[in-house]
Amino acid sequence: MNPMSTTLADGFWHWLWFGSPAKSSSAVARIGDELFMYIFWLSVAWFVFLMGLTFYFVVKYQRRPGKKLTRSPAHHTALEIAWTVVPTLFLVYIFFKGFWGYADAIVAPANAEVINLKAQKWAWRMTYPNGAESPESMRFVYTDSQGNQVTSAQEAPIFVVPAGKPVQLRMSSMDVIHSFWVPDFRSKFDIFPNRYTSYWFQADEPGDHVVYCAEYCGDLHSEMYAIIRVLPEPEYRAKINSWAIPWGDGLAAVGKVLYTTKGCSACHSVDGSRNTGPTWKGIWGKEHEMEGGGKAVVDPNYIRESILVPGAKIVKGYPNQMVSYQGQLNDRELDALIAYIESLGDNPPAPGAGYGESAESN
Ligand code: HEC
Ligand SMILES: [Cu+2]
Repeated sequence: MNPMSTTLADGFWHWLWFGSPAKSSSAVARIGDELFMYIFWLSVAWFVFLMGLTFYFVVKYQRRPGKKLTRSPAHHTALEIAWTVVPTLFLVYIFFKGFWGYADAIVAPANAEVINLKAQKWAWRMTYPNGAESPESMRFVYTDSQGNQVTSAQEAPIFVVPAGKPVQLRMSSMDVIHSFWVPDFRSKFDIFPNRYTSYWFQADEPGDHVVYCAEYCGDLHSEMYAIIRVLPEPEYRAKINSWAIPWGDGLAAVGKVLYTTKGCSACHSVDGSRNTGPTWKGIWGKEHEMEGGGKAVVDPNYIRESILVPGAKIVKGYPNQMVSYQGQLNDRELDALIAYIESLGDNPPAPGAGYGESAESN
């Protein structure tokens, strides 16, 4: 907090409402905070003025014994024009500031780094211009409403962005409406299925910022978070190059990366624990019971079908919560995920085994 407050978006009162200054230098972040504080002080000033007048009039025109009652004047043109025009000027200023801020938020600068953002229940995925996605994640610590330091319940994927450069997000959803929200950047924008929306920010200082979903989108809505890590541009480039898919390392290794980057980790564990979906640990080659009575063996065809047409066979005891990845994963990526699930098996069979028809008894 700067005691030598220079703008409205600064000083004690700004700190009281916002905690810290906006960490984005996009116009919407600057204009948003200033406009909020402007409206706040305007409201305070009018409140004091109007309440002061009210008390003054109450005392001055109080009915007293012996005081003659007079009829109040019906009109005072100058006064009426003044109390219409003066507040209107304040409102016109708010409208134009807000309108400019909004227009600026929607239209990203031409030199922006364009990053694709996909939202799905309940994960974020960023795809960089070179096709890379982030395989890194972390648990972060936040302060809850009682003031305790709490560690986040889920791993948050770490997305890197370059410092000092505008970043434009091209956003769409795989399922329901989500809302991308980074309080530090003062940016919030809805994300829809079958439609792109765009938003931009510019973070000048390296550091971490938490992303939330501001739209109620189901069970784990409140745990749908991510970290935006601002890095100096050369480090950012090196990072996304190192994240480019390592096909040279073998299919299972690629599958392990896709498990995080494609959001499977939001619902499937690989350590045996139950989540929204079944764990992948030790399922390879096993016979699973399905809702409605049938059985299926976890082999490549079954896994492929589970990913592309999840509703075709529902694992007993689980909801039909998985969305189709049709069009989201190419054949190589499906192969890689299958190889990864195979590598998590208790007793992975020799390569080539189990590639026949799914054994079904329904
Ligand atoms: C929104 C949560 C969710 C996400 C994200 C998700 N799944 Fe699922 N998945 C489920 C649920 C719930 C089931 C069990 C019901 C069913 O069979 O559809 C399931 C079942 C499966 C099965 C069958 C497992 C078994 O034990 O028979 C496979 C394989 C699978 N998912 C693969 C994937 C892959 C690969 C991804 C990422 C590309 C993924 N899932 C992402 C929720 C999810
Ligand atoms: Cu959401």
